[in-house]
Amino acid sequence: LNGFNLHQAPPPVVFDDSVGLGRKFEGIGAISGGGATSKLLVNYEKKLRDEILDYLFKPNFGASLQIFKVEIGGDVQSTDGTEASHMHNSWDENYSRGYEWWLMQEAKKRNPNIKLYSLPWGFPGWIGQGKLSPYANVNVTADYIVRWINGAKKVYNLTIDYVGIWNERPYDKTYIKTLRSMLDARGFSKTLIIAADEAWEIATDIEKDPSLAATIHAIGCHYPGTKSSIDAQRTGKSLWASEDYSTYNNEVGGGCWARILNQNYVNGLITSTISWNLIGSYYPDLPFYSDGLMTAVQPWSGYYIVATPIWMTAHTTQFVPVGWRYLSHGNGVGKLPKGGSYVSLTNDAKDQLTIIIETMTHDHSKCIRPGLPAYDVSAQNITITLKGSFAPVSQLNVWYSKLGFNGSANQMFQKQKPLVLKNGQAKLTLGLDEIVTLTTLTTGNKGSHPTPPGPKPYPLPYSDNFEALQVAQEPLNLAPQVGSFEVVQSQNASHNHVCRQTVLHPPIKWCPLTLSTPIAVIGQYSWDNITVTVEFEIPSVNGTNGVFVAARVDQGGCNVFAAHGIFFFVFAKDGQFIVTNDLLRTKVLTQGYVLFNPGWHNISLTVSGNEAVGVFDGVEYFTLKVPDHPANGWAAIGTDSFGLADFDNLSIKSAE
Ligand code: 147
Repeated sequence: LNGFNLHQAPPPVVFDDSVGLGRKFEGIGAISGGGATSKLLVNYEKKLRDEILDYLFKPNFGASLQIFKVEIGGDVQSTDGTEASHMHNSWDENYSRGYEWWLMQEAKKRNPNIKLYSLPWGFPGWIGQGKLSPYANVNVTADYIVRWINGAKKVYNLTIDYVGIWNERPYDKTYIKTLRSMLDARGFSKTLIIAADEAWEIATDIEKDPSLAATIHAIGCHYPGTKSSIDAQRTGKSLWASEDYSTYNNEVGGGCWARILNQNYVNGLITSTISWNLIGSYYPDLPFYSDGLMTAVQPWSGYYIVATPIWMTAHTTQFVPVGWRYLSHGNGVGKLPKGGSYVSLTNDAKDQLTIIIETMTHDHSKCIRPGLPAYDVSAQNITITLKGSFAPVSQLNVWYSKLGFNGSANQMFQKQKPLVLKNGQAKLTLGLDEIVTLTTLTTGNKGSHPTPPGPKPYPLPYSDNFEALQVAQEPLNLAPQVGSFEVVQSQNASHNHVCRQTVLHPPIKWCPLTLSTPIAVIGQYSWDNITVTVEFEIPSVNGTNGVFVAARVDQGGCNVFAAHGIFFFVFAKDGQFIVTNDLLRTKVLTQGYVLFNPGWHNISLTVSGNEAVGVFDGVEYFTLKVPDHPANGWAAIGTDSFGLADFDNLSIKSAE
């Protein structure tokens, strides 16, 4: 009799600014790096590369990213490869290495308002001043980081908006304060510090130490599972999921991303979410294959995939500029009566409103981490009620996606007919695994380019003389896993551009275990019968001890130390050669001596069926029976230890 019964329609979902607003939205972003995640993108032909970059960065086209986070290369393995440091050594400084400079420029070209955020995963060894820590001398490390930020400005006119500390590794309060004062002293007072790219726990230090608090713009937590701590909320700092997602980018990955983009704010007051990673452009069979907003791993064919997370991102980014404010919880932000979530945001004038609703089901929206507690969501009819500044709104534009499962097709980012409101009210029918944007904005566009070419196997025979590349660039398709490889000008005119392993000392690592055998992998993991040939010279100053070529290499990433395959090493000192079944040289298959003269050499390994043949400077030194395992893998080149080696005329042929 009081008007309440169980069968009554659920209460309307209210959007009302008159009760006050929530936090300021700071943008959705993605990471290139951590590490070498954009490696294969560089070698796409320009037309296709530009198309891919449009899907990622172009406003009102695809993901329309608002933050672009890049690794500050540290010559260390940082998940799918190494990225080059701008200072391999204390006496060295170079702002032409790698691909992050280029990518940042491409992002800015498309969206001058995109925010740039930079973060080191590791550091070259010299930073540690004899210790393997970036905090041995905090001035050295701060100087190294500010030089990178200054290089971005001076060489490329790129303004770095945000900088972090040390990815998922300990922070140091004195270092953070030193970094802040050095940034200020060198003209970068607007570059804000995000700390510390791991957990919310830094909140305790922020609360205890006002001078630390003053240096930090936002607390950056990784994989927060849509939650933040009370301590972190109490600091008043912005709360960021400064790395999140890392999920294979199929429909479940899309579901994960859509759910966390909403619920990071609903559950955690998190105002910026950043995807690891931007684009899966690292070889299949490296760790976390295709955990990007989209995938592009075949520069030789031009094939790429615009995956569902691109369109999930668009539901927010195309309708919510950085700087808009969330409405408050219960008045525009919350959970729907039968599961799913909604957020809404408005501009300063409060004459625009964007609402994003998601109904991702549990099993269709699991992320790689953390575990997702059970919950229910069912199809539902909801009533939307606009109040306060939004009461007069008479229609909302509608953008709709539904992730397809069990054979049903994805419906991605479709403009539907507007939702008409009467007296500020409208009904909406929601199914499962849907995302709906309701907005007063009339913009929004599902950008498209022609269907890219289809996939193809890695082309064989393959060769690279490194002549097409500028000095300091990283060789195409060769994916460094330990050490840093770049094009240098040879003293020897007939070699001209060569590919040099440049790292001299063990870096301050990011991976759990120490990696000390520089190696770059290339090609296709399914390769079994293959000939790998390369020319090399070991410089007399700072040279490494030995060089290898390899086939059937079965591991990369942080586990590359455990790689198996067939490795043919030759050492300069006495001409010893060793053929092993593993990179660590614990499983020796044969050994002996080659005639090792000064100058350039040619080393070649053929693996075919159960047989391996090694040729050095035109002389065959071994034919041997190889173990069954591994049966296939990448080709590789590398050095036995840190120290310089120059490579040229890499060639790979089928040995079928
Ligand atoms: C993150 C790294 O920061 C990224 O570079 C990339 O490796 C990514 C892959 O998922 O993971 O590192 C994490 C590694 C382990 C956990 C969290 C983050 N973990 O086990 O909780």
